[in-house]
Amino acid sequence: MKAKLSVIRPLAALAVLLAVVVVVAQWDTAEAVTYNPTFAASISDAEAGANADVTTLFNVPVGDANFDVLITFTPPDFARGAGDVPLGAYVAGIEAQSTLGLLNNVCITALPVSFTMMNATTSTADTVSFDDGFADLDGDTLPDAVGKYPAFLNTMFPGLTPIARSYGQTSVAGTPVSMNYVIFAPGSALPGLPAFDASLGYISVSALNDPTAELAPGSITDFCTPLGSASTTFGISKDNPETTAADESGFVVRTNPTAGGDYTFSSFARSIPDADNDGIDNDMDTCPFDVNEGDSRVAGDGDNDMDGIDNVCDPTPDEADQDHDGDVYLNRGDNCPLVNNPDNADSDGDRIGDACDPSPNTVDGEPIEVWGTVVVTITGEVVAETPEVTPEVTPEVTPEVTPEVTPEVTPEVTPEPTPEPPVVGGAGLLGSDDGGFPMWAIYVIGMAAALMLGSIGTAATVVWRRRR
Ligand SMILES: [Ca+2]
Ligand SMILES: [Ca+2]
Ligand SMILES: [Ca+2]
Ligand SMILES: [Ca+2]
Repeated sequence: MKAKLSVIRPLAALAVLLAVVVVVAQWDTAEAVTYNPTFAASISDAEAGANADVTTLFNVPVGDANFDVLITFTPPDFARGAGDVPLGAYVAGIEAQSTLGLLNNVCITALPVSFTMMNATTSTADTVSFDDGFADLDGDTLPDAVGKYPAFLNTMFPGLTPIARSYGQTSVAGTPVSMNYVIFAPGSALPGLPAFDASLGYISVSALNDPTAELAPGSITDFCTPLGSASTTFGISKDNPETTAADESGFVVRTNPTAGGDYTFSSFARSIPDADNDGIDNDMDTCPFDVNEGDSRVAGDGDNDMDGIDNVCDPTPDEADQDHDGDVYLNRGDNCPLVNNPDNADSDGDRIGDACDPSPNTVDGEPIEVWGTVVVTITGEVVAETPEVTPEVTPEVTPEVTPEVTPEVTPEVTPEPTPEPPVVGGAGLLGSDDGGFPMWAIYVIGMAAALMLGSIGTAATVVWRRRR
């Protein structure tokens, strides 16, 4: 299957959406694959104890390999609310920009995708299928994936129960698409990923559609770079106007640390591998085991007949055939473009189908793993005088805390002589893990990059992809 993504752009910058935009992309001559994503984080209010909105950006430059896994961490000092946020309440928003190759063409289509995330259940026993999750069979004016737990998440995270989850859905080219943000407690062990120290904080993973499903033939034949996403998690929930029963606004989702100081947000991202080291990741490379003559991401470069298969492995380099093996997957969207494999099964998740993968259970190519960190400075300090108001202190005692209660915490804040600007944070280039990150916590936003979903048809995109 393919994973995909999206590109990230600051919310405000996404003014030009809706329309499909043509992107002029340029790549250098093929060399070893590159992977230099950037990560940034900022908060709307830097004051200690404030219920600030946190925005996380993830961006992969044009020409880089796409990402396979993206996880964000939020420092543990950013306390989570009492867990009383109503189902359906708006708790986050995602704006992403994906770059796609449609119908066997090169990467020239930029498509924005956005999601309004609703607070959703973490009760893993009461499940709903991916398809039924979009419907409202119980008539509560919310998609059923809000009140019930998507079954595929239990497949992705067997035996694990998240501490929070939010769900959003939209439509891309007429096809319903969903996004789940799943947040796990610090130190949780997630399958297929390295161990994350609890000091990193809350672990946030995003799953676009159902990552466990095989990609079906569709109009989207390539998920390209650049891609990016901006994800904003609200400090206080907002009302969901789609529901008529209640006002879901005013509930605490998260609270800034009570002590001023520097806090580090971190992000972990793993690239899609490049088996032949020709600079084109396996997902984009129709000749994954042969160094391409040209750059397959550029129309006609090294592809005489422009059918998406580079001359180096095209059986008929001067005779175009958009679906060479006749299995209905167009060449660029086929993980074995020269082997008829109707299911496109890919056991090891390296984007090379089992039918043409000499080592179907071992990833071909070395994924590049990078870490990114952003330091956010919190100012002032909350005087520990009203502990009952602090969500994390007595979570179960004040389940019905009303919106107005929280604001009272602010007066207790003792600003420092030289307060910092309200919005802090910055962008940092993700660099190879040097193991030097002191104490982060997590939060996670995953970003969304994966926005685009798998093929517009059925596909499954994945922000986070499971490996066996
Ligand atoms: Ca190649
Ligand atoms: Ca060709
Ligand atoms: Ca095939
Ligand atoms: Ca494979």
